[in-house]
Amino acid sequence: MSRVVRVAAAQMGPIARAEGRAEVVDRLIAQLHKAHSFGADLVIYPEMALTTFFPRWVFDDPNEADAFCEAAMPNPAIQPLFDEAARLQVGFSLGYAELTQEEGRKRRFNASILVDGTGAIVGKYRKVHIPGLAHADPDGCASNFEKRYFENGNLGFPVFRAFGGVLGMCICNDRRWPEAWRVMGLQGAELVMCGYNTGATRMVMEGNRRVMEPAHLATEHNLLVMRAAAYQNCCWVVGVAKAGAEEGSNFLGDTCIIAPTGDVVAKAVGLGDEVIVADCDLSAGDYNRRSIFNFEAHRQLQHYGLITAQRGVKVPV
Ligand code: CDT
Repeated sequence: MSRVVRVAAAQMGPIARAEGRAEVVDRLIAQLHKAHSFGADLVIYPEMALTTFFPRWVFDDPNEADAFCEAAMPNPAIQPLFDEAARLQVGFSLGYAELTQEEGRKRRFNASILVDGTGAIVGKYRKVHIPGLAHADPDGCASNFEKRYFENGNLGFPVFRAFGGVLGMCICNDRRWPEAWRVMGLQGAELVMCGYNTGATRMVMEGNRRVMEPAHLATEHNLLVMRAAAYQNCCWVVGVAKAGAEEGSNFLGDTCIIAPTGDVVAKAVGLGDEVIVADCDLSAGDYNRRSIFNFEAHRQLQHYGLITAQRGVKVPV
């Protein structure tokens, strides 16, 4: 049986602070229509796709962040996207800032959901690796203050049976950490979606001097981590950017779809709203899964005194 899923990566250009949910949802629906016209089964949107990337700011009162968060998913503002996607029988993955009441207190998470072709939410992920600072940076280098607003995700790295395969999600900074991918790989992930808001340049301290990191590295590292993850875990990787000049930040584009071989099979060319598509055969990683990356045969962590987890099975040593 063919397990080819036609996947659309829906890169977004900048979202201004003044842009309301209705305007953004209109943009998302326009991308959904384009993806549908390409015959896509699944559309993947970036991290925090409903608002501007607010953690670039240090609000005196962190509760100001609530205005950028969704207290329910879907909610009346987002429902038109769910309705149109279900009408077209196209699934989607959407990143958003989540506001929730759990354990008797208000909590915020940087989240993403997976929605099937009927409009049902079949998976949810909360970003584990929250980057940046919780307070203003005395050096003036930092451009990410997510730690001020978000808790670390508490759902682990789950995978979901959907679209005829095993799918997982991670969010932006998570992609730089191999264990995020490997935990999903161990559960048999065949396609992993990763939305991001990543600066095109980065300031760092060199001694007591503020310097710009070499400009090519943002693109280089973005591709490096996702291509390696795809290859080492025998899965498709779909990296989807919020790109371009947004409220003083210059975000990287480079939205891409990467095969389990590590090859980039589709890539965005601009820094605006752009839809790219690839046919992702979910069985394409099987030959490596049975040979060079046969975890059960070759991943012998018992020699380090660690627990060897096989695909979906925990094996005590
Ligand atoms: N959004 C996000 O996670 N951005 C991070 C910035 C890291 S630098 C503090 C990223 O990994 O791209």
